[in-house]
Amino acid sequence: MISRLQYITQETEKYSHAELAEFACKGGVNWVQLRVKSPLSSSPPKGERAYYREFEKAALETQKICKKYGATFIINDNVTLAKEIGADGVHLGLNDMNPKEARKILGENFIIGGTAHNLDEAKFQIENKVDYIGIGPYRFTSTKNDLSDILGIEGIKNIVETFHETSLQIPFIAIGGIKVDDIQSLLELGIHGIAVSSAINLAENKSESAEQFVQTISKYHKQNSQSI
Ligand code: 3NM
Repeated sequence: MISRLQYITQETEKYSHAELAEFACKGGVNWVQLRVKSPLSSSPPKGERAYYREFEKAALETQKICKKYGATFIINDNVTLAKEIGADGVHLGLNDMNPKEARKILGENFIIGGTAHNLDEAKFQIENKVDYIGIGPYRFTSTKNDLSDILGIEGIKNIVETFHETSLQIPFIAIGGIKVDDIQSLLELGIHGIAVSSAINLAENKSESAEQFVQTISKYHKQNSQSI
């Protein structure tokens, strides 16, 4: 089951990926993506092998937290590591390994997610049989470098509606600068869910922020199913 709230870790000065994941899980998050984007505490810079070991350490610590809270554990980008430690899945950007190749390595039981910034990329991800698509950026965010063009509500709506009219169905997860106040208008587009990093990681009270996301999404779906 693809969660409607995908929480993503990030590098912060004060907390490790695992500590951040624990704050989020305490707030009710049940899906954690480990996103390691720069060598962790690597000063002076280390070799590739040492970097892999640091990534692995962060992954094992975060996986332990996910097991403790029963959360799905996804690793960004690193297919080898996901297989080695038995994560639940990987999230692949467009410059990462091709999802079909990742599927060959990981097998059918792993979740494979992919990123798309426009219609063509979304089609590419569907053809390559990903299990969900992260679609963004919804809004400007400094969490990701080299951000693609901002989609906003209209951009996401156009992409999602195009697929609603075809037989190509896939869970879309909106991403990029999403705050609690954006949830209603995004879910009204008929997307499956949202992905969030800094609104939780940089909040003063991270568990409380996570809980607000969880509650708001769950409230939306309760109200929606009652009105059917
Ligand atoms: N991918 P935040 S935006 C990881 O547009 C990521 O593909 C994006 O973090 C994309 O919630 C993004 O802090 C950052 O904006 C998400």
